[in-house]
Parts: sequence; C-alpha cells; structure tokens
Amino acid sequence: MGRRVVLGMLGLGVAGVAAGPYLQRGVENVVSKDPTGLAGLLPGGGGFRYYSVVDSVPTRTAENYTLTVDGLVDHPVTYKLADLQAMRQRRIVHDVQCVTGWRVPATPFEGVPLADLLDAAGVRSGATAVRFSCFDGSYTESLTLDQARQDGVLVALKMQDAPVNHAHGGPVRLYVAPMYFYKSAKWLSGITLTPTVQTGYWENYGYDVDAWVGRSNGRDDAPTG
Ligand SMILES: Nc1nc2c(c(=O)[nH]1)N[C@H]1C(S)=C(S)[C@@H](COP(=O)(O)O)O[C@H]1N2
Ligand SMILES: [Mo]
Repeated sequence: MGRRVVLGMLGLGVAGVAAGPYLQRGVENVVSKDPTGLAGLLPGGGGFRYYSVVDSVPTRTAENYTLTVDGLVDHPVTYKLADLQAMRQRRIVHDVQCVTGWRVPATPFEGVPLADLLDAAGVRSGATAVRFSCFDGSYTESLTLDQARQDGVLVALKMQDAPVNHAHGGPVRLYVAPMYFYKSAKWLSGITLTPTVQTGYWENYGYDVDAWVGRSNGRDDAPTG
C-alpha cells in the first residue's frame, strides 16, 4: 500500500509526513502478516512501522540487485546478492528502536559484517567515514569509520530469520544495532568511503548523526510503543 493511500484512508495531509520521523508517528503503516495491511493502520500496534521517504521503490531481486563499495578504497567492487550470501554471515538478536519511541524487542538480523566488506575493499588512509546510498533514489545515511567497524553493524540479508522483504528494505538493508533505526538504511545499494561524514537524509533535518540509542536526539525518555 502506497503512503498516499494510507494517508488518504486516515484523512491526514502529506505535510505532516514530510516533517520527519517524529511526526510520522500514528500514520506509519505497520508491516504485519495481515495481507490487507489494515491491521497495520492501527497506531501503537506494537510491530514494525513502514517507512519510506519516497512513494514507490523499485523491486530488486537476486537477478538484478547490486551493492557497490567505492570511494576511498583500494579495490572498488560490485557485489551481487549471491556474492554477499557466500560471505561469512553473522546473526545478531537486538531490540529495534525507532527514534519516535516504538520498539520491537529481540529481533534477529543476519548478514555480512560491514567490517568484512570494508576490509575486502581496502580502506585508504584518507577515509574517516562511510556513506550509504539506497536504490529508492533518495535516502542516505552515514557512519564514522569507527562506528562502521563495530560488531553490531551488518549488511543484512535476513530479518526475523527470513530474507529481508521489500517493505523492510530487501533484498539488502543496513542494520546498525546500537543506533536508532533511521541509521538502518533500507534498499542498500552503495557504500562509499569518504574523507568526512556526509550527513544522511534525516540528519539534514536535525536528527543526530551519532544516533546511539539512549544517548541522542533528546528523546531518551520517550515512551515506547
Ligand atoms: N531507504 C530508507 N531507509 C530507511 C528509511 C527510509 O525512509 N528509507 N526510514 C528509516 C527509519 S526512520 C526507520 S524507523 C526504519 C524503518 O524500517 P522498517 O520500514 O523496516 O520498519 O528504516 C530506516 N531506513
Ligand atoms: Mo524511524
């Protein structure tokens, strides 16, 4: 279901959505097993909320998905899905926490540690940060190189022990376990090593670049749910 349709059903304007993840609260579509999606329209339903900053995102499959690692690296490379599947996989079980306050406890994510992809590319000495781009054509994110090398950072191929589905950013999304979920870029298509941090989509609207859960965004006491 497209965002406009959801908004229309709720009788809300588009302006509120454009303002940011806080204000999306209540108009997000929960991605649930309900094929109609209608259960997800109930605010505070407890599950994941669906976020996209664009109205529609192309579908990518094993046949046409690619992930490029470039920028300040010795060996720029473009992976297909099968290449990523053939690499060492790591499974993490951690709470998902959105900056708006909703949380999904103990969610398994599985994929390639970002550190492994950085090592394979050979990070050059001038790089201090990583920029992520997405095949939705709009969303971007960033991490410092130190953050990117942390254990809890995966190029995730699985979520809840199943392939990451399209709504959740499949076939490949970023997962940054220790940070608010806006760092976990969906529909990941590019990893670029940069000389300095290039702020991401929501960060350009004032959200913290260092988005540690519980230590940023002034929402540390936000109620969950
Ligand atoms: N490409 C892309 N990635 C994104 C977003 C987005 O709008 N576009 N939203 C972010 C935010 S604010 C959240 S809370 C999560 C939501 O992930 P979900 O839709 O799988 O629940 O994705 C993050 N990654
Ligand atoms: Mo979010």
